[in-house]
Amino acid sequence: MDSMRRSMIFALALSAAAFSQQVSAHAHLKSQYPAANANVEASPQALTLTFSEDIEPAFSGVEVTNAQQQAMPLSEAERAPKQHNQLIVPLAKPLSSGQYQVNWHVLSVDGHKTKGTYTFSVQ
Ligand SMILES: [Cu+2]
Repeated sequence: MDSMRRSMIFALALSAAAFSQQVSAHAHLKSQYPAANANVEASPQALTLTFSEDIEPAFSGVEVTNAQQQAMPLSEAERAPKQHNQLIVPLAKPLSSGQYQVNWHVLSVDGHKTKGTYTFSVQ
């Protein structure tokens, strides 16, 4: 009885370890420019989002909305040529002062989708 219980706990621990490895393989947002919660002096020319894994640019994108929930005009998002875990999103027009929300979604090269949101503001 005791050894059966031990092997069950062992099996559970193994599957938990396998699961957490899978989760860590997804593309999580590691850093971004402008940084989350930053209050930058002037509008950036582009947003740069760096992920923990390489991403598929055709299935990845960003939406930027202002405080009135209006979408800001963006040029097409591109993957950085030499850094396949980085998405560059040029702003079609400079942002006026105010708070902005960034909603991102990416497909990582392992086929998993992730998404998230953060805010920053322009003085
Ligand atoms: Cu994954």
